[in-house]
Amino acid sequence: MPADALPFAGIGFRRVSSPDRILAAGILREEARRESFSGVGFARAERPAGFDRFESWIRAGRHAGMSYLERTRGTRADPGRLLPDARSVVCLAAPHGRLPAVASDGAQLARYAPGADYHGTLRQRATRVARAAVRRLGAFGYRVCVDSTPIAERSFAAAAGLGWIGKNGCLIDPERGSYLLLAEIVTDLDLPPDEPVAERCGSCVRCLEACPTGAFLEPGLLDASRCLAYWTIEHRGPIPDTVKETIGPRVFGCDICQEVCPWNKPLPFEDAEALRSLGEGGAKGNLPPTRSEWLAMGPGQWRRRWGTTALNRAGRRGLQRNAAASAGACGDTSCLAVLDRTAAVSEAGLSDASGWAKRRLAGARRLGASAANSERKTQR
Ligand code: B12
Ligand code: SF4
Ligand code: SF4
Repeated sequence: MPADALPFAGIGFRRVSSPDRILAAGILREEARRESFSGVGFARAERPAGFDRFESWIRAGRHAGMSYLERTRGTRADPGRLLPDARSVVCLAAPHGRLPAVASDGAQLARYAPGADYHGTLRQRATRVARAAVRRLGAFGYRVCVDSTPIAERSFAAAAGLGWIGKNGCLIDPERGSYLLLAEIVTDLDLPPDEPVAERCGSCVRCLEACPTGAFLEPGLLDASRCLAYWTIEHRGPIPDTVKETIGPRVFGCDICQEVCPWNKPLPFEDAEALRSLGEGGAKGNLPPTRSEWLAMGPGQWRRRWGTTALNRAGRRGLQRNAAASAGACGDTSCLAVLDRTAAVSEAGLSDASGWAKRRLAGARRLGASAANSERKTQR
């Protein structure tokens, strides 16, 4: 049976011979470049440096409602639980769109979000890398991981020399910055590990100061219960009022702690070309919906345009909840009519945010009207 026709998706054949590790490394690098990964490096399949930070983060309850992180803590630093006899982790990085995804009313999506969902596209690209390597090297065991697989992606990527972990917690490639998405191929091949890259934040603290919610407890470590990316992507149900007040124009994810980072310069030409050829250059000329358009969006339109993007993680009702909160926070009175409708839906997060926004907007209108009245009186 050819290696391409494997019975289990993502899990390759057991290795039958031990190819030369330098040759194997060269072939994997070549195939990763062919699939337009901008970074490829190798780490040992063992607990990566810095993982104790994850343990103490969970112990301190900084993971908010993401109980899956706690449940899978044992696996995240132990690739042997994902693939028996794992010896190496091939770490891959791919740049995502860099153009701000901002609607005409200012509503924003995280830059990575408008393109095709990376969970699928990166998995396909990484799987093609592994399959091509199997064809050239002979059968070996592998498992492809992207995001939702319980593996500490940033820590392994740092161990594999793809960049350093910045004070904003993100992996930063010295040439490309942090607008990257990560994937891994855990394998039973014995690959020569790469050297980690030295930390280059220096005395800069821009990201720590720019975070609108003060989410960083210390450099590199955040309190997820204060992070807008957590509330707008991961959280289900009503968003607390104190958080709604800070949401600003962000309807999905947040890039602020990366936007201010001096390492996020324009992409090298060849990467920008590769992004364009993959159809992931960003939202230029194709503005995302405004808050009122999100709020009015029906299931058909959602499925056609957004159902195949990473926004699917929050779902249509989740995006509408965020848009309602953003309307209230930004004083967007153009949403008042549609908020009347969304306040009545049976989804708790959406009805709560819509009711909150309506009250705020009505209050703002009253204040505006009485200010205008007293101005008229003074002029008389
Ligand atoms: C849960 C999660 C979140 C949570 C929590 C984020 C967090 N900082 O912990 C929320 C929902 C808030 C979130 C937000 C975002 N996320 Co997220 N998220 C994840 C996920 C699924 C797990 C991360 C995790 O375990 N967090 C717990 C912390 C404690 O662990 P950690 O982030 O791995 O951090 C480790 C390292 O930082 C290391 N470390 C820290 N300092 C140092 C120093 C040294 C010297 C060393 C060696 C190690 C080290 O120790 C930590 C423990 O191992 C990963 C995918 C994955 N499987 O890993 C994606 C991932 C981390 N997210 C990603 C992205 C893109 C984002 C956002 C940018 C999305 C957005 N635009 O809104 C934001 C960025 C927010 C931020 N500043 O971190 C990318 C990161 C890409 C990159 N360049 O780093 C990942 C890898 C997904 C992917 N496949 O590409 N995310
Ligand atoms: S993603 Fe936004 S809210 Fe979260 S830590 Fe960064 S700046 Fe703060
Ligand atoms: S903004 Fe400054 S401190 Fe923060 S990650 Fe970038 S270089 Fe490091």
